[in-house]
Amino acid sequence: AAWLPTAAFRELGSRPVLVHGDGLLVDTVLDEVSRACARYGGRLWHGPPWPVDADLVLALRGAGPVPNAAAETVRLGATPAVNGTGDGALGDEGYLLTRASGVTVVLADAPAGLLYGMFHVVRLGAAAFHDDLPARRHRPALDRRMLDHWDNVALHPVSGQVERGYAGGSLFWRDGAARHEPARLRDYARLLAACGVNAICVNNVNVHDTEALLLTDRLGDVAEIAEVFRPYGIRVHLAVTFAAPVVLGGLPTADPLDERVRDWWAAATRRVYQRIPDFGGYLVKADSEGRPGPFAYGRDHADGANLLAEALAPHGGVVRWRAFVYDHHQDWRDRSTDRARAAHDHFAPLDGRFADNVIVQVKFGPIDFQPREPVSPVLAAMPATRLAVEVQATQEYTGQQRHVCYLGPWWSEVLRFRPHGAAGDTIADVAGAGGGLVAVSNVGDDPFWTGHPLAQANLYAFGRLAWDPLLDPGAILDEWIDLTWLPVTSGDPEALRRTMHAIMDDSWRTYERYTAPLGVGFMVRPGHHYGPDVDGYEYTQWGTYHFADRDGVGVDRTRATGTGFTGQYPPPWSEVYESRDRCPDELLLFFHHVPYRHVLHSGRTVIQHIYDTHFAGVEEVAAMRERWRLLAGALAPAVHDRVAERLDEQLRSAVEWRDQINTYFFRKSGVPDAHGRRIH
Ligand code: GCW
Repeated sequence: AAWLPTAAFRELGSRPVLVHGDGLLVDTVLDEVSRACARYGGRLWHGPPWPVDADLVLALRGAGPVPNAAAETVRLGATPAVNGTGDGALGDEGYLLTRASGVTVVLADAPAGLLYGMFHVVRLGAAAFHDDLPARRHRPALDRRMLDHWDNVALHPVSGQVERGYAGGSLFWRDGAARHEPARLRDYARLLAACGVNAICVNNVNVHDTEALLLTDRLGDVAEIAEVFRPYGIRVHLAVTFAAPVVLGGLPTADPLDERVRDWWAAATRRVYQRIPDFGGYLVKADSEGRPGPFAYGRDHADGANLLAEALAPHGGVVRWRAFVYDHHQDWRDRSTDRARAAHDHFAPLDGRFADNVIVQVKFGPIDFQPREPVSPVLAAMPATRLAVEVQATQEYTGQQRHVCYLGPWWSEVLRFRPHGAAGDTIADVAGAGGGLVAVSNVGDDPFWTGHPLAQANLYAFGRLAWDPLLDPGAILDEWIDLTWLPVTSGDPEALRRTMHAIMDDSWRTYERYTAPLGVGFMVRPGHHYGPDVDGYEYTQWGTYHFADRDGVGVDRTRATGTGFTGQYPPPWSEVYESRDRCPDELLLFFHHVPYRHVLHSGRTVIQHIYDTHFAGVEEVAAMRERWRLLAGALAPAVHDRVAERLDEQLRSAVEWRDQINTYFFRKSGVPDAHGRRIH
């Protein structure tokens, strides 16, 4: 049920409701409303005989006069009243929500808008029927709001059924075949539509042998999934291998400039659209971590992306080409190579060369979904390219859905960042002008969808931020709590809300405190990435180092004495990050190698900051666990126990992190804790 428990439909389902208009997604609205009305005693009208009065009217403006006086008044008067001088356009997904003469009215120009408007009414509950409901036009800030599943069809020996999945198996695939479980997929599609997601990719970006066949022999499975998601306004995408013409087509080459290769992609893509007319497009990880790509043929990423773009263009599809490209065979002795630089080095020079239907999909940070990184400079460097911003809902580096880590505040910070300074665009603007926002999904076949029940909030927040990046993450949490938990609690709703906030609001910063001080990342166990291992990656090929020695810690990425990465930023950030004094504390060790006794803006030394935050992080987790205990009895035992058991593990793990990190840095630096606490 997650954020759509049956009871969330009580207000809507207990009233007379009129739906006006037709279309596949209007049928979805009809289905939702009629099921709610059947349960809660309301009544649904669609077509004559019309009711004399309805409490709720959901109407397409193009469907003609609304057979309800109040709603018709709104329809005719909507544009000036709501938009001032605007043109009143609602677009493909927008809607107008207002209240007139005791009737709540949702108007849309396209069926998807009606669906989103209906979910908005559900979200508001009783407030949707109060006379003080403000009249407002709602349109998504980002047209593309996508979830990427890293799901394998066949169980993979290293990455399993779901790569970096912490919520059980895949909803789509199991042991080499499609699951064919449309009922659960439909539940999933509803949840996604209710938070605003409108695109998914159904397989891992690391495309292995079985998965390559989704493009051809197994296309029927993809078409079946698309059938389920279509009524919820969600378009299906496929991750494909760049080597497809060779591995599937039997050609001797996948060279993007070879005529046979172009023909092969054109034909394969035509067949895809014959089966799935609204197919979204391809997602490609090329020349990245060993995946095939254009480099083998002496071509670049623009050549590669444009090849697929050409095949997709006649059908209205896009190719999403990932910018996660770096040298994964780096020599740790080589101090001149800097993984943080890689995406910008590869992609920025190609700006302007990508076809219109190419979206370059960029991880939000320059390294890899760490708990703290600066925003990727690529997002400021390609004004002539459509860019999508990729975040990770699956908690690979943020506690693997065993730790509570509400990522809304982190994503919000990224989306509000202005890479060109105060007068320039935000990252949300960049995404809005281009390829939108993408999250790697955190969902699986777990009964709570996300393993950790509180991790559902990340999925919800992702959808809501993609719709409106300026939403306050705390307010999003309120929505999520109200929808998900209030209808199912037997305790005091206010206390429940307070407790959830107390546990979750700051949980990302808590996680950062015990794992990743001042922008140092990757002190995790190699391979699975769970738990501390300070030097686990220090002498590896992966380019993720902290360079701690007896004097200090951090990576010198300055132009003056380091790798020059700071020079990839436009001013003012190129200057701010370059300067040890101006660099924000939380990123200091990402950009600078400093002595342990370097004094931060906070007034503390680096070493004391490390000790303090690690002690504090553990205390905060202990407090979370206590708070959750108090909710026993207010929630169903199954869900209460699941969270309780994970909080036990989070506390155990946080203690391990604290002790390993503190001990490590004490041994390196020899500087004792100013407060004399126990360091092993
Ligand atoms: O963070 C790394 C993960 C890989 C992943 C890769 C990527 C799908 O550890 O599992 O591969 O990023 O984003 O491509």
